[in-house]
Amino acid sequence: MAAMYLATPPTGGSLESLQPRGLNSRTVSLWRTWKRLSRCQRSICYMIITVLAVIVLYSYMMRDEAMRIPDLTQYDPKAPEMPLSAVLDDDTRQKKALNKVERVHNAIQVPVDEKQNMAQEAVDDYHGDDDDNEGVDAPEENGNDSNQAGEDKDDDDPHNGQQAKSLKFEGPQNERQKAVVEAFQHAWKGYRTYAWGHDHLRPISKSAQNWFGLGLTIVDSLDTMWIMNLQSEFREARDWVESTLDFGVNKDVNFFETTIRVLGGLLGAFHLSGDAMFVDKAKDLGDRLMGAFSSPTGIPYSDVNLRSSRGHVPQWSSDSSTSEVSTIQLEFRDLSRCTGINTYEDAAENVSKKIHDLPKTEGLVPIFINANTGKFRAQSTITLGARGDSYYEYLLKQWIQTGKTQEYLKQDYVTSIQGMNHRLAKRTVPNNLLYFGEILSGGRSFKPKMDELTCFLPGTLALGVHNGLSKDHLVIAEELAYTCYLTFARQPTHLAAEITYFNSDSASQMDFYVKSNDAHYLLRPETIEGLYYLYYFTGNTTYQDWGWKIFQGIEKYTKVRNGYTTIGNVKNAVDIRPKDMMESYFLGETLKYLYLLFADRHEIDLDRWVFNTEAHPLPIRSY
Ligand code: DMJ
Repeated sequence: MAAMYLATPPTGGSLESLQPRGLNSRTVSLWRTWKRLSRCQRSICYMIITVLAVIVLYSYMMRDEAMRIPDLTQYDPKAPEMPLSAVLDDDTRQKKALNKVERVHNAIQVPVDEKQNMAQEAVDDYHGDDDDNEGVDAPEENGNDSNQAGEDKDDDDPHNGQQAKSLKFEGPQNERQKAVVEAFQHAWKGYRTYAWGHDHLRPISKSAQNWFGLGLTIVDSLDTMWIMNLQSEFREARDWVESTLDFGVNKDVNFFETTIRVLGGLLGAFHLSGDAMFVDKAKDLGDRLMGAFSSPTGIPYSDVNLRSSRGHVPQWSSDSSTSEVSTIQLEFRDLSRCTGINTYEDAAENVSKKIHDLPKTEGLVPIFINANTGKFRAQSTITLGARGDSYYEYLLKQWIQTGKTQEYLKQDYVTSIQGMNHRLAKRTVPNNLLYFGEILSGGRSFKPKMDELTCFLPGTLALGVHNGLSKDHLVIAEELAYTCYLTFARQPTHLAAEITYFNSDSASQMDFYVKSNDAHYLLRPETIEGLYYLYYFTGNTTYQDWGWKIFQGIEKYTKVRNGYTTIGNVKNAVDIRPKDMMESYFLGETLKYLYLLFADRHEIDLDRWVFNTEAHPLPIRSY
């Protein structure tokens, strides 16, 4: 009404007499109309303008709130239930928000100010009281926050006589968790029916695949079943380990894979169930694996024969992978703690110390190392993906596992994050997405490529922030997690390719693309793992929703009658090319992290436990 009125052409009067200097004729017309209004009419106009201004201001504030990136000065690592402000629930808002994020990203290029680091008391023995735990996120006494209050002996358990202490889990608490447990049971049923005792299920051909012949799926699944409270499944698997799993076989196995899946799986099962049989098995395996360290430098060979305990280089190379030799320390240290025999920890820690002494590129490591010379292979690639990834993960996690007592691990980790930001972090065109590429040929060229494996990094960064490292790392974590999520969400299958290339060409409208040879999804967990840590530490339920969408993709495109299968093509929903393979880490990691992500409360207290790279929980102890 006001607009109509004001638009009415002014009549009569001298234009010159009313016209303030410098105004055009339209403005003058409005001005003359305004002067002719009664006091009452003007008051109504003032009211309307005020109401409109309030509405505009309010909607602007709401929009800004939705797009706001985390205000890290407000971040309190001791308040994991406090929701962070990064409620970014759709692509459009996130894209806009990313422009703001760039400002923060520039800030992370500067060296981390160690003065910002928050010292935190080392956590006590994982089964101890909370008496000495001031300063960490102690679980609430009523047990709402984590399961630590459920730690108990189970009188109904037939294996009770062998148990020291066990952790109790209640089973699924909501519909999403129930759906994940159903997925696990579906996968388990197929494996149990067609591949029992073998490494992997081939769900389409209803057959089995053997890699090492160690029943990988059983051992990798033990602690997942314990956490999901699948008691009868756990008991059957546990009895198979006791009665049938035999490590005295004339078999060459990959040292790293056997350590993280089997040794880690046995130790995780022991810590949750308290069943000492698992330690006996772990010790038998650990003794056999020790032969891998028998190189002139102590850097482990990539392969080891289980019967002879003889380590050797792989057939395809004279070198070991850097991530492999540096991702066995959590397990060997824990084995020493469980057995009281220091030899395991000493051998593994020696590797970390040797790598610490080697020259690096701003804390970043080449992906190959020679066990005989102890040197990195010159000119080899630097990547946060395959063969590089968990070197960085275990720097942080070892520091945490040892109660933050080994300073060099933290220093190497912090330096490497700075190096990543400086040398590997890039942004896409057109939407400014953060990703971490690769350095080739000793630093002479950059490749805008990122493996899905690299998506472990958001979880590791968030864990580091919770343990007192720079809060800037959380900004990187949240941004990279979003990019990782988009590599799933932007595919028609809602599943990510193994490898994604990122765009810097302003002529292209695609932030990233996938080559046909890289379009497979191997049921991998890394992105979900990152969402779990971010949800755990920020309380932002958007991460749960993202995980749920990925789970829908898994259900729709990888589920088959007798299990779940890796697929060859995420780029075409009607041509997914199933590969007839269900990896053990799908049950050990992917479904476990989904289950933990959807939990109403923290099932595992991350101030007391550290997950190995295969998602097997090991206790934190300050020695
Ligand atoms: C797992 O075996 C481990 O997470 C490892 O560190 C990397 N690859 C797989 C899962 O993708």
